[in-house]
Amino acid sequence: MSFQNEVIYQAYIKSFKDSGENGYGDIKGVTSKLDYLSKLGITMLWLNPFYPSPQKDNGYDISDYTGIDPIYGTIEDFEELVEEGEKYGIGIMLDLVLNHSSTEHEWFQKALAGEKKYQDYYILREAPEGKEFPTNWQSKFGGPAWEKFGETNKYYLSLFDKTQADLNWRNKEVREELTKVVNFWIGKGVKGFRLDVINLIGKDEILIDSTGDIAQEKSLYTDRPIVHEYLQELSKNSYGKYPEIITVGEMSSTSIESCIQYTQQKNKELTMAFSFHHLKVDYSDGEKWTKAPFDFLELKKIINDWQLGLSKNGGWNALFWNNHDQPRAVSRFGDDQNYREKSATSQAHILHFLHGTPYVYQGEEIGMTNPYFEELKQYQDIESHNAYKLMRTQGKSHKEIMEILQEKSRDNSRTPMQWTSEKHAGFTKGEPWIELAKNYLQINVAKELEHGEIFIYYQNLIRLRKERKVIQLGNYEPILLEHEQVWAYQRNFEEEELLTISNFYGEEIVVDLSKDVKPGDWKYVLGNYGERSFKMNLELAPYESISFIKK
Ligand code: TEU
Repeated sequence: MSFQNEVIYQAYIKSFKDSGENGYGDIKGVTSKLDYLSKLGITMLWLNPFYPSPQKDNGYDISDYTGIDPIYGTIEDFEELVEEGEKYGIGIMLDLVLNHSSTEHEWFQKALAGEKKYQDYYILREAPEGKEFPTNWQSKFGGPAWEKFGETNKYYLSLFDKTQADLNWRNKEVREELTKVVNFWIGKGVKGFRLDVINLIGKDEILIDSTGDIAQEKSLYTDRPIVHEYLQELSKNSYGKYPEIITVGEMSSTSIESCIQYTQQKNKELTMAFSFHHLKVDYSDGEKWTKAPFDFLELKKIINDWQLGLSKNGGWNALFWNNHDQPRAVSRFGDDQNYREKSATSQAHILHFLHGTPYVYQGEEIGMTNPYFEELKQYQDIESHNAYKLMRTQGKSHKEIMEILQEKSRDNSRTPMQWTSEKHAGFTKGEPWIELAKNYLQINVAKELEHGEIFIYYQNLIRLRKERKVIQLGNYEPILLEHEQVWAYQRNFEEEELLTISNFYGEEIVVDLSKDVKPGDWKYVLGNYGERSFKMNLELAPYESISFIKK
């Protein structure tokens, strides 16, 4: 198995499967579903953070890097998961948050208690004369990025929630401690790491004010050249010693150039990277908290630029539509009312035949949708609540904000996995920590396995990736880039050519391929409306995706 053949499934553990009654998904719940995951064909399972945490940011605020939060189980449960996973050929990928720790972490607590050693674990600064904070930076969850450090005249940097304190990677001891954490989990048999916002770890010694422009501000702490050195050092002292271990860096506001560098294998930094530019095509003027239609041409252009940029320069993309920070793509770019199954399979088709490693986010394989919550109290996410307050101060009405949250809140993807038509969709025997989407009676795993189209389609996509070199390794070339309804591209490997054409909308269309596709003996490979023969004037049904192959 090499990394080019992997297909990775993301289980948002808190919402995946509760083996007991506390209303939170847990490790035993995950283990009980390995059989299901193996049917899908995935090779690796990424679990969101399950470490002890005050859960201010759903586990991305870690208070002990080598423990397991009792709500999720025990270390024995985890060992059992790794062992069982091995039997199914499914490696476990952990989510490590090394940019910041919870302020409840022992290190921060000791720092607060006055221990100088631990004060240097964090980024503490005084505010210059006449200024309120050390710099004018904004937190990604709203408000200033600095918080008062206890009773001192210093402030600590927190780029996310104020309970998430940025760690000082300039301090060698911090780097050594974090390396130990990675090695601890490798010792437990972990086969992959997803490294949270890892391109933010390189902060300068002297931090300066931004101009107020958000992009310029991010550049002051994002993708700094030293990040490469830190990653090379971490790799050399931990995962880099084990060629089978896969790493994926989650990259906040990154660039193609940086990601080439992070993921070129010769640099020994990371296997691949997540970038997010393609999931900002429904922001209005770069602002997430707006209701705006998505820009299809921009979406294709971004994916195309990343495909070309990384594949032509020895980089490697992590491919995804969904994750725990994003609304459901089927609701966002598809039609979850009239063409739910076709839009789900169509999106999957486009993604799985691209260059890179596909990720499947829990529920995507059964076409789960946004839950369309109607009340503010149904949202649990700190970011959504902060955004609500902010939008109110900007003068938006409650109704307007609720509509925006229905489209943009991270909780759209965090509702419990819909397993059956039983109470709480079979997710828990207790009360779930967050409400379920009401449609679980119609959309659930049991129903999908009986007569659905989506799960089977994912199985086929995953099987084809494992079988065909052209999907794993082929060059990528775009076609019809300016077409306003169709998404199409080719992949080539040795003598083999793969052509993928997809109607991204609900209206039928006839596509003229004659200018872009060379004639030849094109054979059907897979399509979400079943087999069709190739034609230069190809008719596509609503949300139809189809691929042909030629040798
Ligand atoms: O997310 C990093 C990040 O910058 C975004 O995905 C962010 O959550 C989104 O833009 C907000 O609109 C990672 C984790 O995936 C996320 O769940 C954590 O909250 C965040 O880091 C902090 O650890």
